[in-house]
Amino acid sequence: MSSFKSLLSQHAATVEKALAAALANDRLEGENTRPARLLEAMRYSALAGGKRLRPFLLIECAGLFGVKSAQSVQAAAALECIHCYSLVHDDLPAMDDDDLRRGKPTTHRAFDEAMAILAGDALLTLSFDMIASEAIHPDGSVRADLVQLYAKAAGLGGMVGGQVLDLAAEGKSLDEAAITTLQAMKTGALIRCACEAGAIIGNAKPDERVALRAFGFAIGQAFQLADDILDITSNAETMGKQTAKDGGRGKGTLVELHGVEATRQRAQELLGQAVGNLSVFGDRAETLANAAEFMVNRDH
Ligand code: GRG
Repeated sequence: MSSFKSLLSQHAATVEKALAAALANDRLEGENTRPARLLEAMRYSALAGGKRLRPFLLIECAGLFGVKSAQSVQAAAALECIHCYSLVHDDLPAMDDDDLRRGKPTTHRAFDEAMAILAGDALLTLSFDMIASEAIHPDGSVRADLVQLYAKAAGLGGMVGGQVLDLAAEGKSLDEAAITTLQAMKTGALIRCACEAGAIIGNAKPDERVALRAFGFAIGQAFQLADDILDITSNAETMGKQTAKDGGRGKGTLVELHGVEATRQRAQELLGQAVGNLSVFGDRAETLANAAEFMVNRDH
């Protein structure tokens, strides 16, 4: 696990560099100017902090097919832009209304609400600019595939849709199927997307792509269950964000439905399923199996 953690920090540093480059002062061709305050808010939201798990999964899934991280890091950074935007918007007063994220004041606290909304918008659109760029892959049809994958994961039937179901769930008692659907969209969609994007960039065979998607599906679910458990068992200092939020707002979680122990067991079952899906890749998938274990048994 210690070599996994050092690889995680190594990839995180590479991704951070790519994000910093994408958020440089110099405007790109086709842009007019990059307003300084907006850029500052985007950098505040996207740089310095975060485990960078989705980029890690993307880089490692692509790595199964011999793709070097130097080739996949741009797609990984683009996906992280979507994740960072979602955190900025999720923290807004109209949504989760949080003051703390990654151990720092949330973007709307450090700037203001309008700037946080706009920084989120600009991170989302920057992601698509990055993913459409030729640096991602020489084959235009691969880039088009990725654009569609990211859009589906982020949007109506993915993360945004899941967030809407989540808002609608407040104060209601959802059954297990409804909770699972909501979480598979809100949190799972980007995690599946990371794994499938790695498969696309690696030109995976159809069965390999299916296996990575199934891996992403199971690990996305388990990751959210771990988050729900940590919301109850951890604290703001360790998590870098407020805890004990879910119960307080009547959020539908499996922890509320079945308790911490049963949820822990379910997360372990899902971890087993996730790792089982990697069997087609043999020993080459050891790092991904370690990543899955880390995502479920993490402490923050
Ligand atoms: C606002 C469109 C929109 C969507 C919000 C991602 C999300 C949907 C909400 C975040 C709320 C939340 C706490 C979800 C639980 C799982 C999750 C996404 C945790 C944060 O991800 P980590 O642990 O965060 O990977 P870091 O900071 O490490 O990047």
